[in-house]
Amino acid sequence: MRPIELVGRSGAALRRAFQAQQLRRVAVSTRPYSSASPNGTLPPTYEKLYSKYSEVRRVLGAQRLTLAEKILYSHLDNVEESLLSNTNNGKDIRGKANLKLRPDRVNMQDASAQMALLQFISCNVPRTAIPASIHCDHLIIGERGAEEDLAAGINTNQEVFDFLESSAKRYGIDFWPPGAGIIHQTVLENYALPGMMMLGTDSHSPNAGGLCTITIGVGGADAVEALVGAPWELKAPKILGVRLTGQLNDWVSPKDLILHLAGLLTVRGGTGYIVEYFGPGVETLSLTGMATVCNMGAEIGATTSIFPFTEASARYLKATRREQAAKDAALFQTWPGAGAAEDAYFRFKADEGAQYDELIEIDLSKLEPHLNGPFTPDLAIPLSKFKETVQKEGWPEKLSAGLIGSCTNSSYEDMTKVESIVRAAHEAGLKPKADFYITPGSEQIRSTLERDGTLETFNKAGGILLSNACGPCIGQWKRHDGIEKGTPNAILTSYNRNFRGRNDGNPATLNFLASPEIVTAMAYAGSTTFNPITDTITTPDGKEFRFPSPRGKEGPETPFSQGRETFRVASNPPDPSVPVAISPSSERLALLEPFDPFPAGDLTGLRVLVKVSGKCTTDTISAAGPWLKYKGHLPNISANTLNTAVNAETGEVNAAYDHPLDGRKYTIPELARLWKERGQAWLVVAEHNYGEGSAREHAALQPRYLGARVIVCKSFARIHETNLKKQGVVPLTFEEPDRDYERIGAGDIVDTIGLYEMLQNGGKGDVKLRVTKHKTGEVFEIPVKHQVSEDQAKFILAGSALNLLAKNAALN
Ligand code: MIC
Ligand code: SF4
Repeated sequence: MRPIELVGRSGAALRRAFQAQQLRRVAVSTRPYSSASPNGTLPPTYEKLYSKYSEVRRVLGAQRLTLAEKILYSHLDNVEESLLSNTNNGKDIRGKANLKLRPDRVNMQDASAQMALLQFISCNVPRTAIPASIHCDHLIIGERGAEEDLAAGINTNQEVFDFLESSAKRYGIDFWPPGAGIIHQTVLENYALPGMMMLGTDSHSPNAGGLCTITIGVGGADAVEALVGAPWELKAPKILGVRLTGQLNDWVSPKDLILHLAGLLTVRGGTGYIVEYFGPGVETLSLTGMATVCNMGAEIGATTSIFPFTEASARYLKATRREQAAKDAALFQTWPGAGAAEDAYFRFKADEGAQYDELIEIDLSKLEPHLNGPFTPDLAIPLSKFKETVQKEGWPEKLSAGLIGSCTNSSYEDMTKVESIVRAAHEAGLKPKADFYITPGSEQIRSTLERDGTLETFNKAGGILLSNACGPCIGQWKRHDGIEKGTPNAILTSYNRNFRGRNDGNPATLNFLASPEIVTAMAYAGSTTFNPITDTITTPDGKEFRFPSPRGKEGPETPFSQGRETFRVASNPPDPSVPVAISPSSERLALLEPFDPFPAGDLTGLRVLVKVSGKCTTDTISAAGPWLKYKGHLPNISANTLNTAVNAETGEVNAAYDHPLDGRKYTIPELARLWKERGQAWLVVAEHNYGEGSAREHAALQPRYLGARVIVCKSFARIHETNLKKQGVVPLTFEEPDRDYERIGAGDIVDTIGLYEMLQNGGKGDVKLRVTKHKTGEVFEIPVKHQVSEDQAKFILAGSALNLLAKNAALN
């Protein structure tokens, strides 16, 4: 049903808006938009965008806007209210305004879609208010190769796929079956369009920013808001400008740009920001290269990332058989016709003179290849320093496996670059010494690479082609190389994440992130100390082989092959006669029970379940791998809650003590369940960037289900903080992080002061925690901060966003 379609239609509404506008407070107010008749008509999506944009200009006048602001503000539900409330009359929007947005569509992957749909179903509405799609990608294992793995994946997950497909049919959602591809690749190829705004229930959704689309990773509850037609709220992000100059050298790829940036900014550096790229260097990048950079904006915590629309973007639209979209984008940028004031045009780039809150300049010609890791994506090590770092740190020198592809790096350009070096190595008689896996991002990519002979080259090299799915990237990797759990070993991947235990469930596996060509060349050497630019490999006939510089093609010479016929945009109207398939005895799917509303008063007698130290990502709070199978069953998946968290007081992993009772030791989820049974509400104390990583709302749902009411930490990751509020858990941060984190510990009793009042006042007011030490009885207060908006206060009071949405949907 209803994808964002670019079909011609009269521009009547647009013209009406266009004629009606009156510029306020603006230099250009003396130069109203041209009334010259526009050449051609706009497709409806651009018509809508233009009409909103005209409102933005009416409200903000000649204020210089960045590209991200133009697109974002042109998706506001109520432009004037959002931009002028609490913003010093529109002068301080960023970081202050609460934007109520109307995204154009929602994309969901199979792991997160289950919970999103279960919540959507609770709202009892007949169809989605905006177009949406479901992509079956996360549940497919990577083990023996594409065909076998796909068949096995379908078999083991049939029940879940049936649920997703039946829900898609019932509510009119596009359904992409297993094998069709990874969400972000499929979205880039089919749905992303310059100027549009999408939500995706996955943190790497900003991938589509490579094609000038504002796409924000969210939890399922946020997606449901948009799906039922409620405006979606976001604190106006600040804008971090990255000005690119120069051009990438041989062996350096767009991946290295984001790996380098991650090193500069760290995993928290982008929090609260949209990263906007601009400058002459942008024109030198391929579209898919820009998508890689935006994809990994998640690794620096950015709200999203975006590039301007360039000639490469237009070429990509054509290669993916969307020539009309390229023409529409060009037409839109010349709208409303000759003679209009410059600000009347919506150009897919920042206004001349637009200001950024922060600015970073990067000369692409000075970049080096990077390898980031282990265990965190921001530990950036330039290739030239990698050997000495490996030796200094005592990391394994043997490389066990090289894995390329995934949603981040499986473009035609990436794969043909790799092909060029694989061919050269093959001609020299070499084979990769490490296991070499390839994950295409979509069927379109896979079948095009097959058609153009690239896969044959990989096959001859002994590469193992995995299915078009997440596989090893999400922990669905069954290794057969004899490496036991606990054995230190090094792998290189062209993926985006490398948290401990992420890929194979082995906490001793060191994953370094690099470009596909660096991963491949080092896989041939089977060594982490090999530098493909300077070093050689001895061939079977005793010669010294040096890799040539990788050479790829930006896109195929003829448009992409579409592959299997069933893998296409299939938009059907909703069919209410289709029942949603959930068996009442299922271990994998369970309808949701609503959470209790917030009590009428402050929270009293909460107890600290565990005080966590160090990194606590969403993988730590709700692990993936084998647990993925319970994504649709909240009680079952809750048994993994915080099961890799480090207890700050004992240094143990997954240990919690039943204070003040007998102090008996349990696993964290066991104790949480015990406290749930006892009716003991609890809180967690943690350090910085709590909930870093993914959009996984299970990391909020599970603690809530088990009885968490508050998380108090030094700082939060954006998506997770919102997810907590949506599920009725109150996220608080220490006003004095270093002092107060030390003062509170497991078993301590906590009462909130001012929380209820703050919630009732729509997020206004101060909150404190009264702590009673369980060992000494000492009592003291800790000042805390919160970021609760008016709407979020309502969610928390209702018990969850879903409770409120379901109530509102019932009233409508
Ligand atoms: C990831 O890359 O971590 C995931 C798995 O795609 C997650 C989504 C999830 O946990 O469901 C993400 O990035 O949001
Ligand atoms: Fe899938 Fe990995 Fe991409 Fe997440 S990052 S969508 S798990 S391929």
